[in-house]
Amino acid sequence: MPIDANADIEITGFAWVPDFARGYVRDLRPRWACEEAGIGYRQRLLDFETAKGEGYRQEQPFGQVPAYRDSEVQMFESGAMVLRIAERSEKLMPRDAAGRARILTWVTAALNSVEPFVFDLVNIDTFNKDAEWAKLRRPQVIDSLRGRLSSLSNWLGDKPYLEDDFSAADIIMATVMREVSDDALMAEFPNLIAYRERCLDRPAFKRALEAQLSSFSAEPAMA
Ligand SMILES: N[C@@H](CCC(=O)N[C@@H](CS)C(=O)NCC(=O)O)C(=O)O
Repeated sequence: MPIDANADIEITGFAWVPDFARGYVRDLRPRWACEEAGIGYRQRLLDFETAKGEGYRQEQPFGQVPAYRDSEVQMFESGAMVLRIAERSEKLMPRDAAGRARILTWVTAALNSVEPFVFDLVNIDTFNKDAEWAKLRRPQVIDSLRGRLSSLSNWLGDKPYLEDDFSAADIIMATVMREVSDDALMAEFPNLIAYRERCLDRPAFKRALEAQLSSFSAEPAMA
């Protein structure tokens, strides 16, 4: 499993991305959720031109990947997809309302209260490393991110996962943690490093990563 040409679930990805992005494209999240749940999915790989075209924007208004469909719904946003997949598997989300609410809360927190701070640093370290404004801004960005990581670290304490068991929320939070581009900052929070490793050490994550990496062509499609 789970890549299966006849599967109900379809997830889009890019046919090619530059080396630095390989393994970090967000279709990794629903792929990982499917792997954890043991649910098959089809992959539909797009070139950039197709992704930015009007047809695909009916599926993903921002011209990004991933987009998702199954026999009942069509969606975009990787967090929403992971929750949709989690509805099919108790391995990713409890069935009771209180438990589900906690997972929804943590998925939203990862995407809304943590990821923007991580992305501010990625934007500097990956996309604007040599820009003068980036050098000036970086210390503030580090401080703000430190605040978020500190709060997360306090919540986590010595718990293995955000809630009682591994869940959809850990898929999203671990993929956010994976993008923290300052090792020295992460080193201030040993429990977050251990949490990230614990999540990324899961066989399902490794299979999802391998599936994404092996989906890329060596060269971009010719225009
Ligand atoms: N919030 C969206 C973000 C999706 C996203 O950033 N996709 C990137 C790849 S990781 C993309 O398609 N980038 C190309 C672009 O924005 O033009 C989600 O989580 O699904």
